[in-house]
Amino acid sequence: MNRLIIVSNRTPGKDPAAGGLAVALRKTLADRNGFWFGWSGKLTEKPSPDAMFENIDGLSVGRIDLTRDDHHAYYAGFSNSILWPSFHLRLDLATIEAPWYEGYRRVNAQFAKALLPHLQPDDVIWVHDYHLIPLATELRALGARNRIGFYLHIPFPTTDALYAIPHHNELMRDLARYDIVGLQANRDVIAFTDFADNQSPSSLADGPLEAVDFSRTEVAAFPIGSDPDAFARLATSPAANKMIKRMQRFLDDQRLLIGVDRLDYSKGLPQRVEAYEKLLANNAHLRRLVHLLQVAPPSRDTIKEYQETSDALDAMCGRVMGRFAEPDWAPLTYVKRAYGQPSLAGLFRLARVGLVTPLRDGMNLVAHEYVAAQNPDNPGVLVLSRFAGAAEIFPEALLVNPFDTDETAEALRLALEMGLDERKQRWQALMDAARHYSIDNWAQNFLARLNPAGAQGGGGPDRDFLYLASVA
Ligand code: ADQ
Repeated sequence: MNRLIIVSNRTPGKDPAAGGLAVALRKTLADRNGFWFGWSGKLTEKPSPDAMFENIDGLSVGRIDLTRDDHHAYYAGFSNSILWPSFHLRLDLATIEAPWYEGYRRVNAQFAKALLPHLQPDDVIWVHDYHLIPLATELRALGARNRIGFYLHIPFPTTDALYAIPHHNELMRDLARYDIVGLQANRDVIAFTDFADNQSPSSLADGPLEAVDFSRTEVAAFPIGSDPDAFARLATSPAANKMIKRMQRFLDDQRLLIGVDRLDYSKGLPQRVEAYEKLLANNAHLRRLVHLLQVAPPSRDTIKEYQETSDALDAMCGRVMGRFAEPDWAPLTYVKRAYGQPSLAGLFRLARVGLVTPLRDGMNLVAHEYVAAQNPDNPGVLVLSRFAGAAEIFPEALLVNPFDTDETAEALRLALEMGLDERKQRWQALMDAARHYSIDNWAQNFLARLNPAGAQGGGGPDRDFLYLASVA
């Protein structure tokens, strides 16, 4: 079997609480005898051209250091202040600074140069996420002829939003240098196809007036998932039970609603708390009977827009507390720190309602984890944004428009009042989908497509898994 090389901005470390994605990719790498390649997390004053390899718990990891300036332009700048907001259709939150693009390309070129000496001709390369869109171009410019696949962990933008990104046409040319581009959901393939099929002179402003040729690139949705059975076991583990007992003492008879997210403007957190406020305002009988727990540790907090989201959420939580709290009852708890997977699994299992209401999201793995953690004899209800990729595979959740806080408030009421039979029925369908779209199936199907000759069992991808394939 060909070796597999995984490339991503960050590489897995020694963290035992690593999420499902890192665990699944480690497992895939172990089967295929390759290595993981990425940034070391270290910032230096001068560029360091060579990668350092290390064995971490049996996994070979190659890393490069980046200079402080390059890293800023590449990561906080082009990746997270231009690509992230634009891909999530938040053009109002994008900051455009011309030099960032050069830094972004410089870092991608540095990745390629440091990676190339470690490649063998029949290695299969799997590049992850928006930080590394130009990597195939850079590798090919150095002579690499390997099969190279790209997987995007965030939504693909509509054509208009794409046009707002400086050098968008060059970035699309970069994507056309991959053998496969994997996207999160059907919706993303449609957006990609829309660009590919309707290239106009206005979209070609930054390059030669020639349409991008996608004829050698396959584009398909590969919905990412979790390891639902492992997560279900975690939810009944001693660590999860400890968290459940602790919360039960605190909650008494109140029903728990839970939200767990990185603190990011794409996750719709102030809107979610506003919907909860409306639930309490419209349903006085629920006061003292419900409690919202929102877990949201800060992320990317050097970026102004993230600080502003944090302030907006603080203000919204304060408003709901001020409006409804009593000396002996608080309507919500807002925790600004991360918890390990076992504690989260316990909290999910205890919660009658799981709130996953991003304004726009790739898949959203919290939705999968909430489903997996439920007690099959008394499951909770998932309230899910229609704008999360998960909505395509979880139609049995209560789907809401997160911008419409009245609708979300009503869905919360329905979720809290839903009878056991309906909850069980919906949950069973959700759990079946979580199993079908498991992280192991995702990795296997992407690799079967990227490297059909080396597919385990010689099978090629599961057609049922890919529900929309191939543009151009
Ligand atoms: P994220 O934006 O990070 O991922 P999500 O998929 O919801 O969002 O979560 C990823 C992981 O982080 C999950 O395993 C979750 O449990 C964990 N996590 C989230 N909030 C946490 C918290 N408060 N404390 C501890 N752990 C927390 C991006 C895209 C998604 C896409 C994934 C995978 O934004 O749309 O599904 O990548 O491709």
